[in-house]
Amino acid sequence: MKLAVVGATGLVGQEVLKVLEERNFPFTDLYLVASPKSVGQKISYKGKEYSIKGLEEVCNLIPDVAIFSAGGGTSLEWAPKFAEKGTIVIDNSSAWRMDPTKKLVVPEINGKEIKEENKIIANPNCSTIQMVLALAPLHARYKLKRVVVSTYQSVTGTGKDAVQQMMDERAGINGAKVYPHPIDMNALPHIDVFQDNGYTKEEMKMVNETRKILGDENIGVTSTTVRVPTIGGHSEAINAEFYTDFDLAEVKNILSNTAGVIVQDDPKNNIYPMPLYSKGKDEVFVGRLRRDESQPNTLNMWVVADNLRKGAATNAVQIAEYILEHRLVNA
Ligand code: 11C
Repeated sequence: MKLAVVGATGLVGQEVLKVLEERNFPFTDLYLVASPKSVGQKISYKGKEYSIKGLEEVCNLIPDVAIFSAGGGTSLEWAPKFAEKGTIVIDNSSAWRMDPTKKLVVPEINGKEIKEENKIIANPNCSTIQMVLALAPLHARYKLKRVVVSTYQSVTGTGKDAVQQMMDERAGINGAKVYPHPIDMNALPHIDVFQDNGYTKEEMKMVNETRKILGDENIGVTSTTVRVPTIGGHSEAINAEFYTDFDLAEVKNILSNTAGVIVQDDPKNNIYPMPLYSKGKDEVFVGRLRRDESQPNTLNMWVVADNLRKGAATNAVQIAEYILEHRLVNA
């Protein structure tokens, strides 16, 4: 199988390469693509040097699978060109997620939806992935009615320049400026652009993508997304109301037995998920499980994951593994 990684020098692209290496992903050829200014530079993978190539060159090499992490504009223009030649594109941008003809996939939840004819497969937003992974098994058991979520999102979700802005501010350097305000020692209730309804695009991604992945347009979802000066991962305070009542011990048991989820919930011993410790991990961590005492059938929980891993790179590589395992690619 010939594999391309588009956006190989970005934070997500770099993490994709790490995940491929850790999981010993089986490819015969690896094509790395980045912006024209990086073409010709070398990236080392498993001790071998790979020259960065341009999009057109790699498109014509017809990789079997291409993992795109190069932003919505590049995906909108190039994913169809790759797909037309027969490449399966796994796209990390928001470009195709809500297109009704495209599958939006978290393999543990709805991998089965992928069919051989799907040439562009969308990878959900990081903050959505970690939330739905924790909610899906509870939805299957108790049926979700409404979700209220507030996020505490890492600067790594914005990219390298945002990490630099935080570090520059911390060092007292007047350097990178990505956000409209200081980020260090601050919290910005503003992720992605504002929409006409007063919500940000990030907030609406959480609403729309959750319904699409869980396959239920009737679930009420409302979201407030906040950027905080952390780098390890995104955290989410989730309030989930179900149609049927639950037993807290059973909830813990369900989550403990969910693939990709680790329960860390022992408040007496100060054990709960934290972004600092999720960095570099593929799992979604869940804790602070408790009943919402203000209304029936409602659960509060705190969900943390490395947004560059399960939120992006790991999920994309898992989709590639799924299509290989299920022989949905002609490699
Ligand atoms: C953030 N969730 O943390 C964003 C990054 O739609 O794939 C990913 C944006 C996307 O800023």
